[in-house]
Amino acid sequence: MIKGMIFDLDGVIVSTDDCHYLAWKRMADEEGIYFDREINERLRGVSRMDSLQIILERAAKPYTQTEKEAMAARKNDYYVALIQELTPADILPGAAETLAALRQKGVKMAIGSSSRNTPVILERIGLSTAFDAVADGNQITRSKPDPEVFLLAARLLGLAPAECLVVEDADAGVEAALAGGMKALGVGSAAANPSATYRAKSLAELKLETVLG
Ligand code: B16
Ligand code: MG
Repeated sequence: MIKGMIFDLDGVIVSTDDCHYLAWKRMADEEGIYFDREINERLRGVSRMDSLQIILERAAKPYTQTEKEAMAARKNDYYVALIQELTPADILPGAAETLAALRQKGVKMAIGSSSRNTPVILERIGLSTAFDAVADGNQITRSKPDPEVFLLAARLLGLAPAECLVVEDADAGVEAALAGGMKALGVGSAAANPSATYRAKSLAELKLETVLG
């Protein structure tokens, strides 16, 4: 019996992929590092510093830790400027309807996101008060596929992991949910993930009764 649903943010509730891509692309171009949308796919659900490590696989020279931190901060400045433009119209199809239906059924809802920008994104899209709990990149030390962020979300909801269903668009997130003892619904880029407990193209195509048990 599912008593709580934990939603990843980027790619599940709102599509910020393009903002991440444009910000990393600008930073990489400035540094002369090759970066494209295929590499960007590998950054889905991955923390900022781990994302930078993936980008630096194509770098021609090594960077010091201080330089890496400055590059990650520069990318974040570009990203934060881009997400200021987000509005409630950027909420992904089916997300608002799913949250409303869960509220009506008394199912608890949380965010479980790797992003340190979660509070500002939720504020921009008008969902700051829509969730019973928010666990994000500011509160964790280990990035997905480690289950830390989802275990924190479950604890904040007052639920056991087995009572929670995680919705994820990243394979690393599906892996994290399962590693934490939760069920996982793969959507978007994770809609074909064979490990996911359930799959749907998007929240708009989800039949809630099939996943709530
Ligand atoms: P930030 P999610 C993740 O969010 C993004 O998918 C990933 O691309 C990003 O690198 C990560 O957040 C960290 O974001 O730089 O804002 O802290 O999908 O876990 O909601
Ligand atoms: Mg995501």
